[in-house]
Amino acid sequence: MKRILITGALGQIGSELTGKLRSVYGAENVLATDIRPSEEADGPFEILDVTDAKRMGELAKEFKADTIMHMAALLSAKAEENPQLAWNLNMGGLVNALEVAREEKLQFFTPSSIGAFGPSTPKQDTPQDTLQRPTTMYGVNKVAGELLSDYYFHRFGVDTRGVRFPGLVSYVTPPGGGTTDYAVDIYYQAIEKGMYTSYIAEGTYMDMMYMPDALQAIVDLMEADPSKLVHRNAFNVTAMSFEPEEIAASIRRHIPDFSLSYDVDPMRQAIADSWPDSIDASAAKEEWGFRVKFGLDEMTADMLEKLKQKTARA
Ligand code: VAH
Repeated sequence: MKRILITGALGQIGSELTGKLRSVYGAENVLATDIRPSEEADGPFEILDVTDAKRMGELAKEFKADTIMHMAALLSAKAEENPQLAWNLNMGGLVNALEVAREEKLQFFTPSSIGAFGPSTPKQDTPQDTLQRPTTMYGVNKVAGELLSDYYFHRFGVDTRGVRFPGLVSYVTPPGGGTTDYAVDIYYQAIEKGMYTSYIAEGTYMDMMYMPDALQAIVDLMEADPSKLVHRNAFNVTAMSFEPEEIAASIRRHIPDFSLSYDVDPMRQAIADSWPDSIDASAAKEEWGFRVKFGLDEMTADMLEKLKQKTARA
């Protein structure tokens, strides 16, 4: 992996993945693309609508890419608001990216999600290989994407790899369109108002991970020895599982008067209830050495410090 094209480079993961990959492989070796223009100027950037297969192929050829990281997608809550758009964008974009990887012989990464599991999946210590009957359009997209990516590996020899990300927490891009985004917004509100009203109910456990660990997991998986990979699309990865009261308690270690209240959003609560409480990441640990650095309290300390710095600069 040395010359990388990223789609959705301005999204929640893409915006930080671009910076991570440029720090590892050199800015000139990472072509960031997105449907909207970028304000940044720290490396090559092109406008790309991932439903435009021809343009995606042209960019991969012109850039002499050897890897494509397909990050462009609608997240779970947005996908439930507009399922037909989600299918066209999430699946149309994925098929185009897989075809470009096949035609140009590129290594391929795209993220799946704990959203690829459904109500009939075992909720505790969800296994790597288990029942996947999601009840959301996002989940249908993710399961179909996992199967399609495995198909392109077995049928065409494309080196496809992926992880099932839990909720990702970061201070770079504001929360938007996901179900787990309450775990991002709570930190922003803690700094701004000292309080937060959660749209996810008390006692709702979901897997989570701090963004620096997520970015390192992508690099580690893509650099892993392929002969050691028993699985490919996609590996369970997680750092922690918590419910709203536990993240609030972690915040109160820094902001003692922080208060948490609830105004549950039925749609996003139904999505969260259909997902596991905690997943098992042993396959990722065994096959490519997955590990994390941040637990809940380490993440809280870093998030609050970085958001205070960000607010001071604003
Ligand atoms: C979402 N942040 O909430 C994403 C993620 C596991 C959740 O896929 O849709």
